[in-house]
Amino acid sequence: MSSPTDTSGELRIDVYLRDGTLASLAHDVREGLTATPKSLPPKYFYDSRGSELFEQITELPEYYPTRAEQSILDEFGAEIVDQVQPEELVELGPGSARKTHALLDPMLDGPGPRRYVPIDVSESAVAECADRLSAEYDNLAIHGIVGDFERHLDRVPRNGDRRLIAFLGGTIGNFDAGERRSMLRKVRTQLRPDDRLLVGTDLVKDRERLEAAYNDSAGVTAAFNRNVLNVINSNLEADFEPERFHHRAVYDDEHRWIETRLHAGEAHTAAIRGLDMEVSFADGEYIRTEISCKFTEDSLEREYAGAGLELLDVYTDPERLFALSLAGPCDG
Ligand code: AVJ
Repeated sequence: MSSPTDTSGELRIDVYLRDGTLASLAHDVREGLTATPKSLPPKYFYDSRGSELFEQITELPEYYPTRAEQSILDEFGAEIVDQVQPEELVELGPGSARKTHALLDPMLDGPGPRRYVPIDVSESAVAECADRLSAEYDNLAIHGIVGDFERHLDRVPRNGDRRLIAFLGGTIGNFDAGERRSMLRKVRTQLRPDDRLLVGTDLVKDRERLEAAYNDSAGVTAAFNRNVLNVINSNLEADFEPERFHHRAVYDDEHRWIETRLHAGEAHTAAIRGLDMEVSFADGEYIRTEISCKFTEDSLEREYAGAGLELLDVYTDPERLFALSLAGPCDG
């Protein structure tokens, strides 16, 4: 089901997702909204409006992770590339791929050709970043994959090149412990002894700072959160009224995660015609729309160990807000 849009060699995009997305949205919405408490997977935030809102979030004064990660990449990107010597960069969920330059620039300092493989569920994100980067870099072959990196990681064609897999932005924090472990194990199967994995994670810190980052005063995160209901409305013929729900994000210090919710402002029922079902809400009842886990160096080490990976290095910003961790396969 792959359909390369350009097979000329230097720029190629394979699409594995088009038909699958609607089926998985239908399945996940039915499961999530019939569960107690109700929940929805965060990956459906990112339609074009949601991706736009997320870009706005990254510029909010309260939302520090993107700036902190960028500063770490600016400071240590060349050092990481120097240490790993990658010939190929596989990026999981690059979104706009604005941060990727800090790795691609030093990679392309050397002689040989290099390859960049962005994998994202958003076809427009893959197409835009592929176009932009192919115009910017001469010596870079780009092979975009429109897919779900939980399912399509093994579709990245393997050649002999040394590989760096980058999973930036703290997205791994949107998975629960079981999902993280299976994700990391899957990544592990794609790593040869000299290949490396680079992961961005938000770090545990005081509640005020964490909660402010997910409850911004301009209300952009609230709009981003409610937008998931628009995604369901347009794809599954549903009649959710986003303005009937209140955004709330709270830090759960037992689980060390920010839990983001949509609370019904009053008791009401919504219909999802595409699923032939109705969903009733009690006054104040919530849908959990995202968890965003926060880590420590110790917890990162345990995460990796549980997936057959070894933590090799941790890079952080001066305030220790965010971390980039470098891991390789355990040889044992
Ligand atoms: C950057 C996708 C990991 O958990 O911080 C931002 C998304 N959600 N504000 C995060 C997000 C609410 C986010 N990721």
